[in-house]
Amino acid sequence: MDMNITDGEVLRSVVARAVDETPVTDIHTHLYPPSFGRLLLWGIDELLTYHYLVAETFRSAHISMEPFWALARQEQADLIWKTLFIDASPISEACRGVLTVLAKLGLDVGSRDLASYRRSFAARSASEYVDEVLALSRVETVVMTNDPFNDSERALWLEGRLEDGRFRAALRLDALLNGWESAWPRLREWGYEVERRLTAKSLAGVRRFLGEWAERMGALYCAVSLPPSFRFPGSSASLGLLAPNSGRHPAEAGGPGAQPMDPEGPRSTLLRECVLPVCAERNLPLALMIGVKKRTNPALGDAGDSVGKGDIDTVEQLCATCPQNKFLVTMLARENQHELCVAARKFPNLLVFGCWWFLNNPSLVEEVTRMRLELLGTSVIPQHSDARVLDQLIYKWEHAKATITEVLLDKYRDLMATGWRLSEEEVRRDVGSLFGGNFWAFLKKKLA
Ligand code: FIX
Ligand code: ZN
Repeated sequence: MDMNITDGEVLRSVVARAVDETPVTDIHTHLYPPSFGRLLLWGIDELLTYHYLVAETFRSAHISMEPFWALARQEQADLIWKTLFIDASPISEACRGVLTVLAKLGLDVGSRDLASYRRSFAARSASEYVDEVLALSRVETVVMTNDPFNDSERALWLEGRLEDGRFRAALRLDALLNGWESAWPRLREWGYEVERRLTAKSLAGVRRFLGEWAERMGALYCAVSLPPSFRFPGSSASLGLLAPNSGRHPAEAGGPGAQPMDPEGPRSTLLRECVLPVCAERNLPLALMIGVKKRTNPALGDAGDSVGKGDIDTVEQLCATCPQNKFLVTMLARENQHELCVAARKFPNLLVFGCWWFLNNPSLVEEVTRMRLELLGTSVIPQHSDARVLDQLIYKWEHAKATITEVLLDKYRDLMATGWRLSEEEVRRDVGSLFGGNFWAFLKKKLA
């Protein structure tokens, strides 16, 4: 065991070094390897037209949404740069992030010379830039968001184009679970024997689809984003058992005029009869990302989603009634964070992750991380990047690590104040758990 840390300054350097150097598994991103071609976004114009910055731009730009979307990407970037960086100080988290990327790449941020930044990016190739960004951000594994219902992405998977082991898949199920009406005809077209009614045959077809795509992708987990209204009926009659005194599987109900099986419609039945059993059979976690209100302002596109408080009872009910399943859970509303930590104390099959989206700001990352370490110790995944543009790995991890370092320092100082003796090896062990160890252990975890 190496020497015990006795001095505050030594502690700071040990923690800062451990946080900086520990390789990261980024468990949720929207990135792709270079072999996926244009699906991988990178460079200054993609950074500037990130939907976070689009939303912020419309708060003060003298242009309405339709003409903005008609602009070329570079023209959009020019407008965003002028509006958010030149005509005002770029103090928002998303603005500061762009400048952190430029600074870490060694560019002259003080020059504010967008043309020179563009020249610097133009000199790079996607694959060498992936190497550069992963090295700078210390991210060793990028978990993607992979949607078989995305036509261009599906074609790449069918061609077997994932050639970079640093990129791993997560099977994303929003189109299936939140859009059954448009999903089932496509499943049928792809050769799965499904129909609109959730008959036993349809459900078997969906299970085959899930198994085949989880296999094809080598998916580490399945994921779905869910609205604040998400509920999961807990009655035994609807938990995949036969419908009461009908002798028929609830899924076979639903003839004309019949009562809907679930107040939620297809999603609960698809979850209960397809997703949860397939995940349990394959020992795959299901990531529940709860609290997003899609397209609150549709004209903003991806920038138009909003937030609402989710229902923690539903999370607890899922963990309690599906002990054979593992749940990765992140909730979008600040108001859900404390109760989610408490729920995680009750259920070992629940692993909390990330300061998602509107929570990924230093003030909230600090508040939420403190809460989590105080309630859950090191048994959490404190952050994921949610990067949509490759370069964002640099700033999202730089900013998150700065906050996580300060919180960890405080917690270790509190420990040492009791007389507890701490070693650098233990600090590195803890940071390794937080930055990937807990995730990989959860994947391997076998439930009863
Ligand atoms: O559902 C999700 O994966 C969200 O993270 C995205 O839809 C969202 O647009 C985003 O990128 C937030 O950071
Ligand atoms: Zn995301």
